[in-house]
Amino acid sequence: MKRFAFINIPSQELERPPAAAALLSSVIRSIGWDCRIFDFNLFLNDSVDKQEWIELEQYWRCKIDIISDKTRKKLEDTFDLFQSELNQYAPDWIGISVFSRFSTVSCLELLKYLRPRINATIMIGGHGIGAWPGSLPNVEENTKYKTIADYLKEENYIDHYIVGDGEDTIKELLNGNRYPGIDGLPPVMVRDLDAVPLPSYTSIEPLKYYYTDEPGVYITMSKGCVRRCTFCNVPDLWPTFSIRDPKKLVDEIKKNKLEYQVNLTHFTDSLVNGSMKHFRQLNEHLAELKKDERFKPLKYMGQFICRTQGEQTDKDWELMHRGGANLLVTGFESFSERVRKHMGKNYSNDDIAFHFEQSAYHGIKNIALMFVGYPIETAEDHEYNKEFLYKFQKYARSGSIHMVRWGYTGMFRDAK
Ligand code: B12
Ligand code: SF4
Repeated sequence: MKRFAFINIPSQELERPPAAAALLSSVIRSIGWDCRIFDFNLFLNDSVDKQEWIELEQYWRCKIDIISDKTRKKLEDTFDLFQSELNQYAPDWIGISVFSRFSTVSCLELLKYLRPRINATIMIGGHGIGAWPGSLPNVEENTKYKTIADYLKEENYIDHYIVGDGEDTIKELLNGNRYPGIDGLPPVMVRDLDAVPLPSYTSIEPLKYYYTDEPGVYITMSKGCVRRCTFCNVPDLWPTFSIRDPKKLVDEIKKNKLEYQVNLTHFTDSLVNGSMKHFRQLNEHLAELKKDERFKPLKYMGQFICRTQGEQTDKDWELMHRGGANLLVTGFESFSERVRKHMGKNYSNDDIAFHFEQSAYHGIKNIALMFVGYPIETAEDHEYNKEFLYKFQKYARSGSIHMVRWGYTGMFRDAK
């Protein structure tokens, strides 16, 4: 039986097990391979002290170009120990998961160490591999290439890379097939989300992680988005919206509780309420499950869109409450209707007020995502944003608005 070592690397939250590792390890096992997950992120965290960890986080995030000799030595020692664990497993293939552009420096460091020392076929995947290689050390040498993946492949640090969704593609690559997404072929989305095996948390059990309130896992209900807001890259990453059967999803949530004591589901969806039909079904099934004492503590969080009052009623909010809605990360973006309309968000300020009123009534928390400096924003629009803060301050005081996060953005389309 072929052996696959799936490696998770920094920078990633240590709050929950890495979702890609849990999911793709199950996919790999489904074709008859053995697969073991090595969470180097957790391994490193166990091995370094707090100061070294902070310094390394800055290094991974390209805030510093070089690390101190002491931390470098600790990193090399940790690589030695990590490699002996890998050697015991003797993998035929290694897959490294590069979560975001903040994982590219750690990816290069690990590859520099492992490549000359280990005789396995190495592949990488994850959103970070499409990043521009200028973020890595030695800009002169690597900016000849368009992406980090190209750089690593051409410079022989890796044998293969997979861009985009990994569920189908990794199977095709391991079965020796050419398939979209592999080694520079344009990617396609996963064919059928309901056909993907359920994630497995063997060796990355949720209780091993540093959860803030409840042990949790990431779960994907849908990919893509039903909107195409001007500033957002989601429609480019997943051109069509696809969603799982809510019944099967709730079976997975139930399994996670029974097998791993997981109470919190963190949805990775762009919007948990992208399809109102599926969202209602999800809440109905969860509310039914939570009638059983064992499942009462179940709750969920995820990204959310503010709906118009024509698309929802207070009954929906009551159902969400019964289904365990706990924290909604909601992109209101601006309290100027003019700005929001330009972005592609067509709900009114009254709809926002309804959203907060219902959340507060049902004890559901919100993180409000807001922008400053959207390209068409004027001083007058900014005044609306100030009004937002005063108008809804009572909800922040009562804890229903958990946080207001002010960000900025690039424009992905319709930049006029
Ligand atoms: C949850 C989430 C977070 C959470 C938790 C992050 C964590 N786990 O540490 C929080 C809010 C903290 C966060 C933070 C950030 N995030 Co984030 N996040 C997400 C989100 C919504 C879900 C990620 C997820 O778990 N998906 C489910 C798993 C199964 O999918 P996956 O990891 O992407 O893996 C799939 C593929 O990438 C691929 N794959 C992954 N690994 C491997 C390995 C191999 C070998 C193969 C073959 C394939 C493969 O196959 C998997 C299945 O399809 C995504 C958007 C999305 N919907 O995916 C953004 C996303 C990943 N985040 C993104 C970004 C930019 C960030 C931040 C840099 C934002 C910031 N400026 O601070 C930080 C970085 C955090 C860090 N420490 O590095 C971008 C990444 C883009 C990029 N090129 O870098 C995304 C895609 C959002 C976007 N729309 O652009 N994030
Ligand atoms: S900003 Fe939100 S609603 Fe708009 S396209 Fe992106 S994920 Fe969808």
